[in-house]
Amino acid sequence: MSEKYLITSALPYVNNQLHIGHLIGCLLPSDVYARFCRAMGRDVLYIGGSDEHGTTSEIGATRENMPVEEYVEKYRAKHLDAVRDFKLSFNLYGRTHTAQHEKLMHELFNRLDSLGMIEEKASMQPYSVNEKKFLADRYVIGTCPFCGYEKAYGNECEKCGASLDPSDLKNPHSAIDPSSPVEMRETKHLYFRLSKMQDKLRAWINSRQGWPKTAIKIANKWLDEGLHDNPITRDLKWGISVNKPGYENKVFYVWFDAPWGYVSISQIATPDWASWWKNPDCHYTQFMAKDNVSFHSVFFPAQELAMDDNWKTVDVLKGQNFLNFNGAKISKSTGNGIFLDEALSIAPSDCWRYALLASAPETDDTDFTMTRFAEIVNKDLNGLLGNFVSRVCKLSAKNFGDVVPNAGARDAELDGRINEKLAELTSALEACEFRKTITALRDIYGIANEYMTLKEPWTLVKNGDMDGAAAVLNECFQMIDLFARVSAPIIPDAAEKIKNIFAGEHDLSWPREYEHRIANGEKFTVPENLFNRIELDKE
Ligand code: B3M
Ligand code: ZN
Repeated sequence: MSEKYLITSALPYVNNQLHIGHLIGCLLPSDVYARFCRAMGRDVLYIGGSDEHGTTSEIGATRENMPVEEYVEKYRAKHLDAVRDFKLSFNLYGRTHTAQHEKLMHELFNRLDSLGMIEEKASMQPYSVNEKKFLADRYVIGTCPFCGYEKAYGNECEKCGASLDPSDLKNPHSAIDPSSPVEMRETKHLYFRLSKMQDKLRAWINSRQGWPKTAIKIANKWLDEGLHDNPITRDLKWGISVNKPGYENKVFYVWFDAPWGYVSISQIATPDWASWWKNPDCHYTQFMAKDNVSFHSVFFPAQELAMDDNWKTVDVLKGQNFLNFNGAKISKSTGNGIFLDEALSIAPSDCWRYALLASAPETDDTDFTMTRFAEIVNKDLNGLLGNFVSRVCKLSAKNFGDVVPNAGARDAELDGRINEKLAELTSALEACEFRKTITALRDIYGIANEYMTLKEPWTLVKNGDMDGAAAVLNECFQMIDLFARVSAPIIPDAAEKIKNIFAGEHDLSWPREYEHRIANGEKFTVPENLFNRIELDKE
């Protein structure tokens, strides 16, 4: 039986178009790793989807003046287009607003409750008198007691920076209905007793390996400060209903239900879901941006461990730093960044995949620019990869017709150099280190280019050494076949085109070493240009 690999990508909120930051933050790294694992022959369950709950959806729907269901549907459709267009190979790109998800959350809540891990606590919360409902802190506006600013929020004053409690505000009123006064009233909420998990969680974190430094730091900071019990219910309408009497007007907190979306989406994806989720030998890798790390390294595993039901916890958590664009944060409201619908009108998805992975914010926040994008695509994809493939095919077709010319003896030195880089590439992918991955891949393309430059098959032809030229070109075709295999996780469209150059059936399995798989005399076709140069308008 092949090894089980569970791979999840954070579930983006459906309140905006996705941008290149989402792509490099979690969607793309997870896809590359999933493709690599499949090529290694592993049994992969790769899950992603939409996080449909939370205040972001509610606020967005109000802003666009439509029912929240419709609003969520609208943005989910855009996300699904991006998943398709950027060739993200999820087993299922699901969602959290499903009957299956609600059923699961109700079962899990009951389980935690029966174990004494849930506590009911009364507290004073801001209540909007006219709207007749409790408000999240952020929805309360009033006068800051420190600086007198009249538009301070219930959680902070943006003028003087004070962090506030809604009860601190003078003249508090609702942000949604400014005519409605707000008063503090008592209400009950359910808390997850996270504090009880301190020791178990510490031991669990200490047993993890292969996490980036930033992720480990975030998890340890939480543990060092001591874990506090956490409210898991909210005074909202939109979300997963709370299956406890007295909570009819509340829903579960979005971060309580969202990570379990990985499970409910798996359950919808395959009846065999438990062979990943309840299997201690399964290998589980999560991908996310760093602002999601605390929820995945503390909050979610604490619940899993608390249940004692053999839930698979994450083995390797990959938390990326942020990608900026032109020196500033990517944001829809400022219009800074490249959004995924417009990206494809600039260049095909393979170019974005490659260039973003080459710029992955793995150790620090990283700046991305169009100049950088064009440079990477032009040098590596158009230059080292595309031109090589095209020159080999054309030179060969001209002198030997549409069949692969005959091989000579194997070149031990070349084999050695390629195998060394192949080993580097394989371990970089295994460790989900994507900058190193691209460096090793580029080096493999580079070795092939150097080989051809050194051997000058065109000169051999000119000098009448046809056997010599055939041997060199044959070697080049073997390297082209290798390119297809090692590039496939990164640039799947180009890999498919390269594979289709050859008439024979060749799979894109991951090579353990540099093999010669292309037979003497195998038919091939000269492909269209694999990549076009990117020319930026100079202003
Ligand atoms: N929806 C946050 C985000 O979109 C959140 C991730 C959930 S992962 C379970 O960045
Ligand atoms: Zn203030």
